[in-house]
Amino acid sequence: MSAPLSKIRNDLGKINILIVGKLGVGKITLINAMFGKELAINAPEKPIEYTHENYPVSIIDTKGIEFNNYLKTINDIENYVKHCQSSNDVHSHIHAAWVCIAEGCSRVEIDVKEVIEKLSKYMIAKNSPMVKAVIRVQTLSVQLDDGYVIKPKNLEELAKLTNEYLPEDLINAAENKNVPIKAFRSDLGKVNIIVTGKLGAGKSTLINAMFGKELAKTGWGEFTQEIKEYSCGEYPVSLIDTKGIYIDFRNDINDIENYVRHCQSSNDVHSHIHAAWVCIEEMTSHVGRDIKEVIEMLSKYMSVIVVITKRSIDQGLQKIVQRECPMVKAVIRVMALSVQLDDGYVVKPKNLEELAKLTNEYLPEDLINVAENKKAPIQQDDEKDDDYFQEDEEVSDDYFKKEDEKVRDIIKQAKTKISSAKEDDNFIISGINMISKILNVFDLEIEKEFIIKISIAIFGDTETKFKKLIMFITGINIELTIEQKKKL
Ligand SMILES: Nc1nc2c(ncn2[C@@H]2O[C@H](COP(=O)(O)OP(=O)(O)OP(=O)(O)O)[C@@H](O)[C@H]2O)c(=O)[nH]1
Ligand SMILES: [Mg+2]
Repeated sequence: MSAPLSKIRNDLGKINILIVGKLGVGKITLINAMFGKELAINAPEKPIEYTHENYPVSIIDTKGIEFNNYLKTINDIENYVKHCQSSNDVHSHIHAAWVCIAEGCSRVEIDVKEVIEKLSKYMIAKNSPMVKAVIRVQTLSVQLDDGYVIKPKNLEELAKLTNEYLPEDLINAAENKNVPIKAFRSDLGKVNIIVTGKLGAGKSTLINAMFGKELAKTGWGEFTQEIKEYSCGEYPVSLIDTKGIYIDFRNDINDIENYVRHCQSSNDVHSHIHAAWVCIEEMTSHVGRDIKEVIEMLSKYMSVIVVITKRSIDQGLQKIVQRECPMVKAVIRVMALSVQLDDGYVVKPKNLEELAKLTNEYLPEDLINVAENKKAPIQQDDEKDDDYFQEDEEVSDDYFKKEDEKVRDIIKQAKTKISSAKEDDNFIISGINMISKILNVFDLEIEKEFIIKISIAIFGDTETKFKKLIMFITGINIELTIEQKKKL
């Protein structure tokens, strides 16, 4: 006869179940009953894993919790779980926990509550109570005085119940499921997207849905408090969750801007933020001042895509955003969660993969250039550059001697940003060098308007490229408005 554990899904690879409970609650008996074999004998001091050749399931027994020392025991269990969950291999994670409580207990004691709370941090999905399910089991056959035999009960049911709560990433990995995050370009190295929007707009839910995994906490009462970067396994994409914009919105936007500015100031293009998603709920009837300001701010640094979240019925918000926020590159309506309506109809997630594909279209040129340069380094260009620096060396003017290493660095970085060895590239580099020297030597304030004017005067229609390069000097992304262009 097959053991109750045979009812655990066997199509997912190895599944690991942790078993915890007070000392003497019956963990060992349960383990043996589930395996249908006397595997466990002694109560362990440290977590111990039991396996069976016929079933791809491990049950990990833990030290029994004693009231007088429960914090230490629970802490040890938590450290063990933390260690397991930190593995990149989903089959090394703990996938579910069985917390055993003896039927005779009239209440859930503080030590059991504590362990449930601790474990839930590592094995729980959003919007659910900490305990997913409660089941009463009878592990042993017991003969009563009158000869009546109480048979084991609900052991197979425990296995089946556990199947329902196995983590999505385990299932995704087994089914090689196409999580939306896979639709991002994977040939550019690390891509970073910042996700912003009003409080409760669905930012964290969107991040989880993209990865197909509950990474960020979501839901009312789970307000995101700080900027946090999420990435998962082999996908070269980080989604950066932010605190929801609320009453003190200017302050919130300021915090986001400081973070963005810090990232964009890095010399490594893979540390920059490459696009922003601004989430607005579908229910919203207009674009508020706060959202307009965050869009405006982010547009200085990167392409902004507005994500209309909690997609339900199209009431024209997409058009309103396009009209009121011309800086926005694209607007897309998404549904991050699957929702069952009252009549049983299930609304499935929508447009998540499309959001990733859309974002691919607006990734910055410098990121793409760096990736493409790596593929085909241009030799002759390096030689030309050396000549160029030598020429520089010969300049004996006192002013130019004062030029510091920073300018050289700027030029070097600028060169790596240029995708191909077009004729005008050296010309642009020379131009940057010239301007930076002038600014440096005369200690001039670097003013946006001034640089725009000079760049257009010198470089004419190569201005877009120049704008990017000039970011290295100024740390600002110069976006010309149509009016500015006309003026010039
Ligand atoms: N039906 C539905 N509900 C959603 C969707 N996205 C988010 N929600 C719900 O909206 C609520 C808030 O979602 P969160 O993802 O926590 O929102 P957030 O923007 O991260 O919130 P803060 O971090 O507090 O700013 C949760 O109850 C979600 O379940 C969606 O696509 N459909
Ligand atoms: Mg959040």
